[in-house]
Amino acid sequence: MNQNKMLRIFSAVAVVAMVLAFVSCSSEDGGNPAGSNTGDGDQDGTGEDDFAISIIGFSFSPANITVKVGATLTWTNMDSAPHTVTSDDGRFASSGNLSTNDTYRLTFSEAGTFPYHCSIHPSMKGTITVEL
Ligand SMILES: [Cu+2]
Repeated sequence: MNQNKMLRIFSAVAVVAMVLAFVSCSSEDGGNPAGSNTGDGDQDGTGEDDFAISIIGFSFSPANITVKVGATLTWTNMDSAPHTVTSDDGRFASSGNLSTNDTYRLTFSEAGTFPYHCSIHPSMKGTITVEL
């Protein structure tokens, strides 16, 4: 009797743990709709207008990039520390805090020079140059 009760409790705990693991996995996927498209950041220059920028080692890589109007850039935070992608002059919306493996996608529809930084670590800087 007692052993049966223990078994039931143990299996209930196991089921809860499995459900929790599943939920946390799927919510991570759901929170990153762009993540499925970005792959491992090896799409630099492979598409005509899709570019990947890694945030790694407290820097943007590549820090400076030149793209055509209409290009989409995807930043991926590969650090364990949170980072942001924040326009120096507010010309594009800030990413807010990006946790590990979070991505931020932006399409640049105007030509110009767009300097940006990480609002948590102001020494992290990058520049997007958008050409016609
Ligand atoms: Cu940062």
